[in-house]
Amino acid sequence: MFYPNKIVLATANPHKTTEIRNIIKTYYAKDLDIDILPRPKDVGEIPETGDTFLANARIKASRIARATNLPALADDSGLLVDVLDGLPGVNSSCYAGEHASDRANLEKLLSEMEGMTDRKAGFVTQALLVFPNGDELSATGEIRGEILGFPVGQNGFGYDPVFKPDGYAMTFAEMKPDLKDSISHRKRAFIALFNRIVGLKDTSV
Ligand code: ITT
Repeated sequence: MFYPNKIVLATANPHKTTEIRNIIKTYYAKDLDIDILPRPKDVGEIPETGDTFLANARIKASRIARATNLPALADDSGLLVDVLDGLPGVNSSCYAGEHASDRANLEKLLSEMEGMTDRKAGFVTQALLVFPNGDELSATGEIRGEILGFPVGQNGFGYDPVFKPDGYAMTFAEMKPDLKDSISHRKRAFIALFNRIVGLKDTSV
């Protein structure tokens, strides 16, 4: 495996792109001499047919690595609610149906959880870098919290308005982006992954 000078992002979600770029810029500005390129516009929708975060991250990153002949970085993430046995999980983006809006997914979650007292949940991110030859580096990140009974806050995306991380008195959607990006599942996964990528500098031949 070699230290790459370019990495292409596999996500088509603009919120995730902004968060990933912000995390990399904040924590790796000095160490990283890698160009982070956006997902090419001419790659169509990539069906996420896997039943794990890792399988779906691999589907997305491999497709973009093949299309660009560059190392590609995928993020597959979701919300796992304890009392729902880990749902919506890998189906977080389509919980209320294929191409469902963030709002529809969130409303379905709130209605499924109506009256439930156990509100514990966690966000998980699987970050995966796939090289054109199939080599991989991976890392995961998680943050625990609880699901409120109604949405609060305007920032972020997805389930952010109902997720209150443990130790904070506000939802992800009430936080300034820099605060969410300093504690999130995504930050934890991408810091772990980029530590490995930076480590390649010493081992590349
Ligand atoms: P790509 O596959 O193109 O990266 P996506 O939005 O389809 O974009 P996922 O398949 O990983 O991404 O689905 C993640 C879903 O989980 C996302 O649509 C949200 O509903 C939810 N989610 C993930 N991270 C989140 C976060 O930080 N805040 C709120 N919701 C999040």
